[in-house]
Amino acid sequence: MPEAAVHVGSGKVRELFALDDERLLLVASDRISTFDVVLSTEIPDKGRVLTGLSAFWFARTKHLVRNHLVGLRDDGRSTECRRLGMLPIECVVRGYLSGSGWKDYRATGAVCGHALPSGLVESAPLPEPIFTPATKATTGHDENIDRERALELMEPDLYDAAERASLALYRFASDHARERGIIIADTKFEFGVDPEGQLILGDEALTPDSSRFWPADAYEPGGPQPSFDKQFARDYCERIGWDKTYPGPELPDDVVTGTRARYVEAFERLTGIVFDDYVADPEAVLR
Ligand code: Q0Z
Repeated sequence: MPEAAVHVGSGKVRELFALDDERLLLVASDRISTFDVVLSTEIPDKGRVLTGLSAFWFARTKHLVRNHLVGLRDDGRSTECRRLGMLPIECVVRGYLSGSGWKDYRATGAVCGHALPSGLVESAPLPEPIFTPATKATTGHDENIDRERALELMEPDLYDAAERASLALYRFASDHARERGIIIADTKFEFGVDPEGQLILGDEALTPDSSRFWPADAYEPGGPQPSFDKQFARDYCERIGWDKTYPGPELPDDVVTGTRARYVEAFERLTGIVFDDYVADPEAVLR
């Protein structure tokens, strides 16, 4: 008989369970965070959208790098995965100048040791995608670091392999998404190593929670861009004058419905699969 799943970790919107010594269960909830606060109102099916999208990318990028996916559960929001030894850095790739990348560029002209051309505006496309690793903060925000700082935490061969894999994954996914009207401005990967020391892509990958997704038809460099998925919720939070401290506001039904529709739209555009078909059979994203 299978052992009960043991809870081993909580993220803001996800839970992690151990199934046995080699396997974990990653469960994506329907919780949403805006301005770094988890709201009390859930977005129905958000966990399924993120789980399905992540599995879609895992299935389509196996030729670039191995990944931790073992299987999807029938609920569509739980992923069985191989238990890895995780690397001590977040592997971020940026194709556009936003968030902490824009902040660092404005202050220093560089991001994580990458000197950039002068005169770039907020949200500008970069001459080429850059690898901008960050430390894993236990509280507060991750800190951007350069290669030298990262090599105080890990082996150069593993760092170089993670950088190469991250850039290849970003190029593949951003090209795919751009053809479907979505700009992936940046994204964060988490890698681990298996017992043989091989690099394996883990966690969630190329979802709207681990990336900035922008609608291509509204793209206008020179300021912040609307988020493909969270903009309704953010606009509502701004409109009512919430001070962005805990607890956040409850979301009204029309904001919930609009936000859910954007998550489903991102899923359907990127996977080419009707969301209801995924709900009926989650393995549809793996074929
Ligand atoms: C992922 C996280 C979550 C809290 C550890 N395949 C793996 N092997 C070992 N560890 C992990 C993975 Cl994915 C791992 N996280 C992030 C996810 C709740 C933390 F759902 N932490």
